[in-house]
Amino acid sequence: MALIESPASPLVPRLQGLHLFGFDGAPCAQRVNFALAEKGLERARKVKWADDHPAALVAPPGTYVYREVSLVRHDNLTEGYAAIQPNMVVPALVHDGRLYIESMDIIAYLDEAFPEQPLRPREPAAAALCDELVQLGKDLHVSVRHVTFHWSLGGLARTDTETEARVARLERGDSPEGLAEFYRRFNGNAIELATFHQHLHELEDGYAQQETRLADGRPFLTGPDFSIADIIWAIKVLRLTECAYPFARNFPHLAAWYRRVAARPGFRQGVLGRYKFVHHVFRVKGMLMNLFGRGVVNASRVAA
Ligand SMILES: N[C@@H](CCC(=O)N[C@@H](CS)C(=O)NCC(=O)O)C(=O)O
Repeated sequence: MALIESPASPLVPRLQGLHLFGFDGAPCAQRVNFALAEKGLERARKVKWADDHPAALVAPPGTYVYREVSLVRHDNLTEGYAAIQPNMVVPALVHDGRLYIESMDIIAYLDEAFPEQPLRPREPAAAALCDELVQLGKDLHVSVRHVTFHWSLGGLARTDTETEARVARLERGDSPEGLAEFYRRFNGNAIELATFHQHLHELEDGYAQQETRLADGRPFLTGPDFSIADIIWAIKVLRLTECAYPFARNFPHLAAWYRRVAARPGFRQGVLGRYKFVHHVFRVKGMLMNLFGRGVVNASRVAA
């Protein structure tokens, strides 16, 4: 459980109830938004991440305060936010003054703290498969970052030189995210095209694995019950859908499963409802890139 003892930020111990530091367009935060909605926990209010007005410090029971950390404005790459999330990424969760990081650890924590509507299968074989799929999903996160930065966000994701230098200064040597190195190379166009392709192909291997699994007609990835594995993989499909990846053509069972998951109230309220417009804008951008021969479709190695 990624509990951070003695966080550097003085804000953390002042927060009562549930507070999620996130960004609606960020896959790792979307996973937690989805889990919170599945648990029936509602977003009571949305504030700027550092808001310390008395009314923003307390989340009533059954709700959470959403503390927006804009990745577009690079709020995450600031000294103040690094004092909350030492790796400078979203999400981070504070529950009654205790700080948790790492999206999947946060979801596991929520599953224990709010045990109604459990998100991990009870049956041992399904639970083992769930853990395996979550681990694969975590391992592939770096691929999602590369694919979306290259084929979707593009120039929007670049930082200015001052921010780049600040990240290099603030990042701890043991950060698993490696943001300083990533931004240095991304900003400087130093990541080779072959690397982006490699990441896309690794994701496609992951999707292909789920396609085979779902071909037996099971409703969810681990069997009859919705689980954390569906959460992490649905967000992975959502992200590539924004790049106009042709799921229906390449992975029809996965596409049908995704439609099922995306129809859940938890997904509609917790994930898509919040940023439908932006989602569609990126999809259109992805379609145009495909049309002009520069999109993910053109780099896919799944035969048409
Ligand atoms: N292992 C972390 C990864 C978090 C992560 O990579 N978050 C991304 C958004 S999905 C982020 O905040 N990126 C900041 C940036 O790229 O500047 C987790 O699962 O919580």
